[in-house]
Amino acid sequence: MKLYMVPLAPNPTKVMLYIAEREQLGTRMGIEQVVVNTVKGRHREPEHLARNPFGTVPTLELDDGTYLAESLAIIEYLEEKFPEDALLTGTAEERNRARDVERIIDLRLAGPMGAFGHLTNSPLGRPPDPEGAAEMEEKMQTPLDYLENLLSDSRPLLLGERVSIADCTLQASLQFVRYVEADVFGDRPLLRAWDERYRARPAAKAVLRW
Ligand SMILES: N[C@@H](CCC(=O)N[C@@H](CS)C(=O)NCC(=O)O)C(=O)O
Repeated sequence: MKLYMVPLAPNPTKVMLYIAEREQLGTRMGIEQVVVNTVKGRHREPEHLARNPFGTVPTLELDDGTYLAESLAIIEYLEEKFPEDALLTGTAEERNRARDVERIIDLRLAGPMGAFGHLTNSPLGRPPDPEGAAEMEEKMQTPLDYLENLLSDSRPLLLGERVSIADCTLQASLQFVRYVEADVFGDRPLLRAWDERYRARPAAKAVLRW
């Protein structure tokens, strides 16, 4: 299998963190990672559009030559393909609580975080827009409070002792925020401590560059 990705971009990074976490647990997936340079516009060239008509990364090429184009579908495919030590384990309640938190992060936080980064200090050279950035910051407050509250029972990671897909998705967006030299935590010490703890994990050290 091949994972078409680009470092720094949140959606590929969440899959890369997931794969690295599974490798730390002993699963060898044998996935080759291939960079599609989005800064140079390679994701919009025919070669990548033939893999994924939406021109996005990540894209996973399966062994049968077909592709998956959505980061969560890629993760869930790998969970099913390599079920031993899968991250989504436990009871139906435990598995779907992890999915719930991951979806909340992806659907309520990742978008405003990415937009905030581009409106503040865009790596693509877009002009800063303080008003737009403030709007995005406002949108982040409820999901950030939700995560701070989740951590209030002293759990080390978002779903407890064991790493989850929610940790991967949140950290992937936070790397982008660090890259643009912003800080979105505000007065949320538990989230800040989680961030430090997560970044000290071997999987995070192997994947994160910022
Ligand atoms: N829903 C998709 C979103 C993928 C996505 O938008 N990826 C971004 C990088 S984080 C991308 O490829 N952007 C380039 C573009 O849309 O032109 C997923 O979860 O994989």
